[in-house]
Amino acid sequence: MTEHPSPAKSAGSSPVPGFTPAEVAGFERDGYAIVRGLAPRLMVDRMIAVTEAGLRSGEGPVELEADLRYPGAPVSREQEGGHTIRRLKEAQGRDPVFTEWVRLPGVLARLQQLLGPRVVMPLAHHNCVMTKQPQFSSETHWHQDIRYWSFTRPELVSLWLALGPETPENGCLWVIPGTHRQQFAPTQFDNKLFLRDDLPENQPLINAKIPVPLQPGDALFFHARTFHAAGRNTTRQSKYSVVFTFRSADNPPLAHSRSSSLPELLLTPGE
Ligand SMILES: O=C(O)CCC(=O)C(=O)O
Repeated sequence: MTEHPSPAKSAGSSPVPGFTPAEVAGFERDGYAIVRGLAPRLMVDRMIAVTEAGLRSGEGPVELEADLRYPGAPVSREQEGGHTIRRLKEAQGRDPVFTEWVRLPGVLARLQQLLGPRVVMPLAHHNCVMTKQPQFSSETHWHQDIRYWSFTRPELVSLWLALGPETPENGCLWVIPGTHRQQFAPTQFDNKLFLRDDLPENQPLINAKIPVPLQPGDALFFHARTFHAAGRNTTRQSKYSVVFTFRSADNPPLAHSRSSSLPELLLTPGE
């Protein structure tokens, strides 16, 4: 990826908050970086309000646990919990707060450091609020997000924002550092392109997993090739997480693919 290790300068001379060079190097090495307090409390509260309104009304596109059928999900819409919403889709269009947040200098500057000066936000992937609800949540096995995406290069950065506390107990993300730089054999995956956890050859990889506990307003930047997974929510409180993905302007989606099926936002001015 294009590296821009120093935070950009704003119109005056005060530096825009961004990653330190060591943090950029950490992202390049590990395929992820955590930033504490990247969303102000007021924005987090607005996002929670939008999320809870979306869950109450059921309006807008949603993904149901029962439709995806990940392990632990209700097996059909007719079962108890069959209408549990796993994520509210098309989050960006649900309220201006989401675009306001990704345009904050501290967010945009960091994306530019990882992706280069011209940052585009595809709306066809992620662009959601994950709503991991107690009782009917499911497990997401080890995967790379890029597996179903089609871009010129497999180099996108996703941004995960915690709206509440995220812990192993309520199904926080886990990552396997450095996997964005490794190559894998097709035999290491199942037919849905999840890493097979029954294979001895995959055990060293899986044993290197690290949990990503977050507090409200904390964010995780992760590469689209970084393996990640998440458990069920075993607490009594729903867990809400906002997720978007970003690319550089010179890494367009392939024509006629799902990746080019929705418009995109150019977050930074052209040159
Ligand atoms: O919260 C989860 O279950 C993980 C979601 C995830 O990994 C994804 O949407 O790519």
